[in-house]
Amino acid sequence: MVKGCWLLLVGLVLSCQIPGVRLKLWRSRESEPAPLQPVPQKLQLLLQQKHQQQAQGPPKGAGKWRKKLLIIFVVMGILTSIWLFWHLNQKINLRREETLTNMCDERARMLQDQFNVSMNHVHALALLVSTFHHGKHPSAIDQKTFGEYTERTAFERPLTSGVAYALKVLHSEREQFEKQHGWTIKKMETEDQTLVQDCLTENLDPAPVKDEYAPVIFSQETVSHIVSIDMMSGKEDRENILRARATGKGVLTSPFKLLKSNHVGVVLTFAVYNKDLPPDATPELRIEATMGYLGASYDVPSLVEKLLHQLASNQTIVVNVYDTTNSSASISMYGTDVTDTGLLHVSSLDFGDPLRKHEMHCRFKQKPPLPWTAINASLGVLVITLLVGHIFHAAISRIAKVENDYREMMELKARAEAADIAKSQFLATVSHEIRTPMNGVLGMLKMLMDTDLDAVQRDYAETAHASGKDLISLINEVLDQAKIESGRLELEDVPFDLRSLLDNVLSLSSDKSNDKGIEKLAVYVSDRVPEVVVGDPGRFRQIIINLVGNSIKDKGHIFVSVHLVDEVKGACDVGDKVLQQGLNLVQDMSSKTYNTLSGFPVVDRWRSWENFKTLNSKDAVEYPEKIKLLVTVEDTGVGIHLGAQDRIFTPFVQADSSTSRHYGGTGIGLSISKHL
Ligand code: WA2
Repeated sequence: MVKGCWLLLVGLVLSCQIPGVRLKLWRSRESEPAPLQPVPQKLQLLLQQKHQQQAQGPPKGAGKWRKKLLIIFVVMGILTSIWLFWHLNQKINLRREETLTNMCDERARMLQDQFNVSMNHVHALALLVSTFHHGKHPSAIDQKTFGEYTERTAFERPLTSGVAYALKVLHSEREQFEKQHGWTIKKMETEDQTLVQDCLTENLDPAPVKDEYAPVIFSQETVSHIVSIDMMSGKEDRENILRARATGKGVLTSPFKLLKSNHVGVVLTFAVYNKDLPPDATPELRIEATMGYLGASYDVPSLVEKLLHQLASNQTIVVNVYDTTNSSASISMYGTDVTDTGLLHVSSLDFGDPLRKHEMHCRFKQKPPLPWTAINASLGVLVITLLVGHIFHAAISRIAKVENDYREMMELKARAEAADIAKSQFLATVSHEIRTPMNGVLGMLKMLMDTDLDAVQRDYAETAHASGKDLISLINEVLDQAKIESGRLELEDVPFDLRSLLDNVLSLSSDKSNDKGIEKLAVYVSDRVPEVVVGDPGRFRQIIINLVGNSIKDKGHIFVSVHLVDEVKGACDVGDKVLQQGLNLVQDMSSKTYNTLSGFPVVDRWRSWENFKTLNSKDAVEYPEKIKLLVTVEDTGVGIHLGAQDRIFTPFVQADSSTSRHYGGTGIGLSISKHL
């Protein structure tokens, strides 16, 4: 279940990651043009050129290091994941090994302890025989006594399958011995085990002539089949006997197939001496003093089996016991041969015979389960790494795209601006070039009008002249607009009389306004405005003409007033009567009769001045010789609603498209005024 989930998750992440990478490669190669708003043809051409450049070589930006960092991060994550897996797995294996070590050592110690206890008892038995068989006359032990006693004390010798006592008989004593016991010394039959299986000692051959013999005279019930057999005729037994009597210690055979047993076993032998020998007695002295041999046979397989069964969890491990005396050819004493190369622990066994070496090999029965903890943890790290990497990859691609787009946009912007300036310059040049021939036309028309013309001809000439003048002023406006847009407009700095200039403008406009039904056309200049000011009179005049021209629409009045900004700012104690009157308008509103020039309603001046930034600027402190004038043009038209107020200062647009037809004009004048 968990496994499935993990696989699913990993699969998901991989399937997300790989298409992401592919997609990215695709994009950067194809460089498909992004969907664009319709742009002028020239710009589109520029765009195409740009894309072609891009296709030739994608811009290599600062995004490289980000990608490198991401790769480093992902690689580090993968390495961490691998390391984590290795580390956790190592830990698990270590714990497993420790468990095996503990279990194996425990078993080895138990086996060894029981063997040593058993060995001590066999030793005691040897002393018993020495005391009660050889130490007494007549002997206090016969086969019956030995058999009974050893059977009843068998519990004291764990792991033994039986004990027996063989007498040392020299060839010279053989005849007398055989006569005394009523049987002949038999030869141990080792070649043909089947015969031994259902053996009856009577069927065995008599032992061939030798220097000496070791016929078994007493035996425990369990090994009664070896009574009368010469133990010197068996290879292992003989070696054991010789070593036992020479050393005086308990000695062990290497594992071999015991008589009447299907298993391998070992034989432990103690020599029985006729007197107490000192520990440093020479082998010759010992051989001399030897009376017989007490041996115990250990059926190792069934005994180890018994021992292991006493332990819980004996299902977990497989135990093998080996005799490793000959390190190049160790002999298996217990356990089936396994060639499993899994975890192995070897505990050495000390069975009390320094000449023999034994080992217990332990292995786990089952193969180690998959290390899920390690897999989960490392996969977790891997998945997190890949997910975070994926997110970063997406983010990096996004940033790269945005940066690219930004660069593209900047370039386009620069090109567009350049194109715009080029357009304005073109316009300025063209309008300037048109003015020269137009002036020629106008001059010639003027001269034509000075000649003798009849009424109809004069009318035609005057109309042509007026149209020409209109055209000149339109061209001038276009030229101004172009100059403004290309940033080449320059203002003059000349002294001029503001009052006479305004008088002149107003009187020029009066004819036009009278036609439209304007009753009053007035200008007021505050006393505090100086007689002569320095600035650009032409441009000032242009602005006033445009604003007044825009005001000539309906009945009512047009009122142009000029004040110092300082006057307006100190509105509380206004000295100027006209200004005060204008500011007090609000209070008189309730009486329905408007206290204005024509009696028609006008806007609240104070409210419209409030938003003027220039009123609050601190230029006055820095340039004390500078004055700021506030020129107000007040009219009594239908008004322009708030949303359209900005639009009337945009070239070729008026408050609503119908106004153009209604009142004439292009709106370019107001736009120029605003810029000025
Ligand atoms: N005891 C039991 N079974 C055997 C065997 C043995 N030896 N040898 C072969 N199969 C009486 O060392 C003296 C016992 C030998 C002792």
